[in-house]
Amino acid sequence: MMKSFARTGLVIAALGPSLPAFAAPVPRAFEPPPTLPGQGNVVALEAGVAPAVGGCRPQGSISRSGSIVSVVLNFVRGRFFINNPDPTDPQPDGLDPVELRSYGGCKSGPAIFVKPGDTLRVDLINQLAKDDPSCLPNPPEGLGLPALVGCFNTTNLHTHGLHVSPAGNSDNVLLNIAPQTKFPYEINIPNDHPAGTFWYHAHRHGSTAVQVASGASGVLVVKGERPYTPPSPQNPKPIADIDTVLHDVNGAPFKEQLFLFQQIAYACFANQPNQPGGPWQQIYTTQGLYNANSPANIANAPWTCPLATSGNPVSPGVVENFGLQLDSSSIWDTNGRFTSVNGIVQPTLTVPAGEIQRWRFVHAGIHDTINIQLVRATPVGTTNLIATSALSGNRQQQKADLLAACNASTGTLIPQFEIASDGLTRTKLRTVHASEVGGVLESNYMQPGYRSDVLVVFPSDGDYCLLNQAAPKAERVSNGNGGGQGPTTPQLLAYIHVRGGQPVTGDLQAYVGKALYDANPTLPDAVRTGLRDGDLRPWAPFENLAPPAAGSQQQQAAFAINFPAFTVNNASYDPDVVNFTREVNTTDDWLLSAQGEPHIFHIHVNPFQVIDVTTTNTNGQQISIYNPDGTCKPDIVYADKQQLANQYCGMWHTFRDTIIVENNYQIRVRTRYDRYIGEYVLHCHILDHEDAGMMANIAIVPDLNAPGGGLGMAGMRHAKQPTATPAATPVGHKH
Ligand SMILES: [Cu+2]
Repeated sequence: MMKSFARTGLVIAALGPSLPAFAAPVPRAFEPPPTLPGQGNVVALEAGVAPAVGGCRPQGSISRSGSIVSVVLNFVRGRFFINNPDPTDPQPDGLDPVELRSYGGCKSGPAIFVKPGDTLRVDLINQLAKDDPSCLPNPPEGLGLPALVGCFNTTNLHTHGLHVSPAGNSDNVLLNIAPQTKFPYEINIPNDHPAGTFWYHAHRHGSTAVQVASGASGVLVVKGERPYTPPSPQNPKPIADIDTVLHDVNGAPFKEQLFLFQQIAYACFANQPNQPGGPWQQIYTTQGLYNANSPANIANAPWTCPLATSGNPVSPGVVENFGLQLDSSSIWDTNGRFTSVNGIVQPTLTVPAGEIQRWRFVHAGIHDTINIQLVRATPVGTTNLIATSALSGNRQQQKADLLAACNASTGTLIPQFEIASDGLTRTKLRTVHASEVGGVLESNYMQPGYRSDVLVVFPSDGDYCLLNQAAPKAERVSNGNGGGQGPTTPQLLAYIHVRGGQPVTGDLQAYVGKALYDANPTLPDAVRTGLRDGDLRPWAPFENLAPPAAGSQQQQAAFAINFPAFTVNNASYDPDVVNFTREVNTTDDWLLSAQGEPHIFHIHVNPFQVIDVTTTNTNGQQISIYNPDGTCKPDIVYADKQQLANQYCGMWHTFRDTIIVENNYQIRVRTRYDRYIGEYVLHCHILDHEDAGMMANIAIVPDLNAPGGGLGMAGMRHAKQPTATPAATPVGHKH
């Protein structure tokens, strides 16, 4: 603690003697996301997940009747506190009061658990105020609203990653749910849907970034109960869920922890009564008030929430100004806010040694890459900041302590055993560890929208950091040059205290493999041995997609910013234009690219398979980063110069729904428009980019060669029989 007090002393001297002495941050216990008050056997699905203790009790409800899960989800302005570990934070106990658009009034949305074959009914009740200045025909200029951005109190609901209908009352993001109205969603999760980790969030174009940056997101878990069955001629690829093998020798499921990572960009505003142009234009920073005309030293200063004094009103922490709070690729580096875990900044999770746990990571933030490493802490001098959960200071001030205490090396890195990416069980376990190859350290890169399910086990008593490791600028979505998180500043996500349990000596992967082997004696020998060795194919929902039909056209999504235009294929989002029309139950290859800075490709409804990732060699040619067996070429592994493995390593032929598109790379993915017709979207998952125009509409139709794509009754008219030019109604535009 000495370091912290020394720094605090400096701060007091700088600010003057009239301020109270600042204390080290109060340790905060890890809490799982809240769950809705429920009835019936819904709760049984949450087995293995620890209940929220002392956490937020959300408004709303959940109940089950047969296969129908009924949820009441209230979208409300929630008032609560977010802890701030910066000891200069003026609020009592470092708790910043906030008032945010939220699900149920809690910092993170309630976790929802369903099964394949369920019908998920969600009554979304939008309780936000009708009075919404951002929705006026001429909104106040000071709100910094680009075209189509605004109506922050209008919303809708997206089930990210679910393979469900995008139409009607289902996963339809082309709906506007106005304030003070409610809407009945009915989402039919097919019987053959994969089990896995998904999430839900607000997705109404123009208010997506503001709402998700306020915390309007939650974990959506599809739990699987289908045991392994051998293939047969009638059923060559039986569905089985990885969940059914993740238990101990007594059949008790591995303990699960949900990690909803959010990047809540709250700021406290100085709203003077009758301020010209309305409220939400002046943000308190440590260097003065930040507005649209501020010089760089104020625009780049950390935000703060002072105590109100006479004549100096202070709002609770809010997300209301798109221009000041979100519309910048470096604002997260400088604003002083922390990535939170289930709404808590730098919580402490205590686990026993030797206990295998399943951790479900969900990146629900919008602005910063989360580059996950687990690192064993070492005491620094006479202090042990990790043992006492007492890292203090803003992110930049924590940097030196964190680098000293949690220095990643081949000796301190704890492996993550990834079983699923973006919710979908992998064909092969991926070990994120300290590679034997030249001391390269691997990390679990998560970009906004990603999920990663990992098995973890800690070898012995001690203290560990769940770290958002620094990452090279080229591989991050936040491109600031330091000062906050930045490319060279790691951030602590959570303290892990390992206490009690049974120490593990020897190789952790062998330990996990043996535990799975011992716990599943009824599996056929070859399957059981494969499981031990990381072969997950029996539980993977997909292995390989057949290539597109001969002669089919490769599709393309090229992201670029030509400020102020945010574009896909040189066009900003136009709600009245269908950019792609494709046919149901066909397969396409897509080529993804990005100019200027990285962007993040996400497409709704169907996952895609990563076929190849290429980069430019010194002769200007595109070459694959992969060897024929899917491993990364050695010169690519070292490419980033920060001794971290390239983030596309480990993605070869995996299925995902979200992928970063770095500059100087081309990514070829393959997707099948399986089962569902309707209109939906692809977009950049840096959600302020999406709101600013980096989104496109795609329509899946029954038959590309039929009049109107086979939609509507156009083909029934005798006068409009197909001729040489078959489309009676142009399918490229809405009508
Ligand atoms: Cu983008």
